[in-house]
Amino acid sequence: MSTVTVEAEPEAIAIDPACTAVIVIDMQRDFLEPGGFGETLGNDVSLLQRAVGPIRALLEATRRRKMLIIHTREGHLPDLSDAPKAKIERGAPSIRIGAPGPMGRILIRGEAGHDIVEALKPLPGEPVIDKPGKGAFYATGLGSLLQQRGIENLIVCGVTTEVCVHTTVREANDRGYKCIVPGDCCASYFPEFHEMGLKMIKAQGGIFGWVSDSTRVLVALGRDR
Ligand code: TIU
Repeated sequence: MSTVTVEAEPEAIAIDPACTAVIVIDMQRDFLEPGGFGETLGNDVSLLQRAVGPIRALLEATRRRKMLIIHTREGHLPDLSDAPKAKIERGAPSIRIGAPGPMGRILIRGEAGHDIVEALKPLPGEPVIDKPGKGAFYATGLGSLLQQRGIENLIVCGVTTEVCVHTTVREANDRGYKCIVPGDCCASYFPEFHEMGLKMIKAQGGIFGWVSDSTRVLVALGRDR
């Protein structure tokens, strides 16, 4: 085992990269580009673009390290059988989940808007988890995949900080995973929620995990002990 130390708050954390996976949450056109689900909810999607560059740098470093990289996508089956009525009925009928949008049906698997943005496309062999909920563990095979691969720590990034990233970190923390969240690799339509979301993770001695940033993670991965 070869551990590296990642500087973070509330304190530095030692991890073995071989037992650590990167989870990139929902970097989908539906959330990041005009005309998708995010915009239909009334959001300024340009705010999410700022996470793309730092995530790309994180992926390059962790791919070099041959670390496990997992991508997630939020979305539903074309017949909406996996979408709770209460989720579908949010928002005006013309812009709900399943309604036609400029990038295909909104938040539906297989549609253009459901795809991951070009700059962060998964490489062949990198698992892509399709999830119907906000958390990446609910109704997916993520838990068994992590168990099979002997993963103990997660580097969780993506969008949005306080919704799908937070839900996933909370789910992971309850399952015994140590979560590191590089703040600049996450983004929200609400900068104040992003800031508070990160604060909530690291408060009370790291109640949900550790908060760091791409620079400190990259420094750690380049420096074996
Ligand atoms: N609306 C919002 O902030 N987020 C979502 O609906 N999904 C994710 O965070 N991926």
